Amino acid sequence: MRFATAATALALVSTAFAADFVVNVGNNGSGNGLFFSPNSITANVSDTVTFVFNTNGTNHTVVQSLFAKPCEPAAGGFASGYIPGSVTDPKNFTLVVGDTKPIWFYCAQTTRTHCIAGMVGAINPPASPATNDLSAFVALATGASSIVQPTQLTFAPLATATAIVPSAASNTSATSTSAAKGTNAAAPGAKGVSGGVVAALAAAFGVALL
Ligand SMILES: *[C@@H]1O[C@H](CO)[C@@H](O)[C@H](O)[C@H]1NC(C)=O
Ligand SMILES: *[C@@H]1O[C@H](CO)[C@@H](O)[C@H](O)[C@H]1NC(C)=O
Ligand SMILES: *[C@@H]1O[C@H](CO)[C@@H](O)[C@H](O)[C@H]1NC(C)=O
Ligand SMILES: *[C@@H]1O[C@H](CO)[C@@H](O)[C@H](O)[C@H]1NC(C)=O
Ligand SMILES: *[C@@H]1O[C@H](CO)[C@@H](O)[C@H](O)[C@H]1NC(C)=O
Ligand SMILES: *[C@@H]1O[C@H](CO)[C@@H](O)[C@H](O)[C@H]1NC(C)=O
Ligand SMILES: [Cu+2]
Repeated sequence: MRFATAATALALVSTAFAADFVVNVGNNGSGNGLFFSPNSITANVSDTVTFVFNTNGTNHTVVQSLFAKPCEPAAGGFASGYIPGSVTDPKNFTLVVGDTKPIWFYCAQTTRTHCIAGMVGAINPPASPATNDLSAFVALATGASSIVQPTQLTFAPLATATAIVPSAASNTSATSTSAAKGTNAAAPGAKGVSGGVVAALAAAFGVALL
């Protein structure tokens, strides 16, 4: 009982310090463009990143990829599914950040090849200059020859994001080094939300108890 009370208090303290970062999808708050703004976020474990789909009807996604393959879904990564932006009623896709390693993402829309147009970004990219910094990732994206679709095509509002690092043995297909994974492979809606809330609480407890 005493432990439960202390743990609850710690979780509340931890939650109080969790930050939310807003990323506009396809504009910088209004209009239509082929970019995420900002395209680089520095976040802590249990912080959230809210992608706001607020364009005037243009249809985007946010999909996790690997540094070396910017326009291909990373196995086990998150994907928002497609959603046309709305000026008056924008949908949000919220990521709970599960670790502080680089998390790379792109828009998979093939109409006007958004990823190849540079519609990519990162959470916690390595500091510049580095061979694997954000500008190197953008250069790989704009040099890509095709955009690979994720399996998640239907909009799902919430997921957990952890870095995915290719192993030396299987560098062509992504291999996860983290246990906690996105929850949006299943149907969107209440189930995904409650799973995400559990993940957020677990992350908050994990931080508080460290
Ligand atoms: C987006 O707007 C913010 C402030 O509203 C500004 O600081 C930032 O430079 C803008 N980014 C782009 C890509 O226009
Ligand atoms: C991350 O957490 C540390 C320690 O709690 C804090 O000093 C820092 O400002 C946080 N960074 C961000 C981007 O919130
Ligand atoms: C959105 O686009 C439509 C045309 O497709 C235009 O009539 C309308 O004014 C635009 N709304 C805003 C807020 O830009
Ligand atoms: C959004 O784009 C995707 C991929 O091109 C397409 O499958 C989907 O039908 C589009 N949705 C709407 C509402 O236009
Ligand atoms: C979406 O996120 C933005 C930015 O945090 C927030 O202002 C807005 O209320 C959110 N919308 C919904 C429907 O939750
Ligand atoms: C995987 O391949 C990329 C280039 O395709 C390379 O930069 C990276 O170091 C490789 N990773 C490992 C673990 O071998
Ligand atoms: Cu897009």
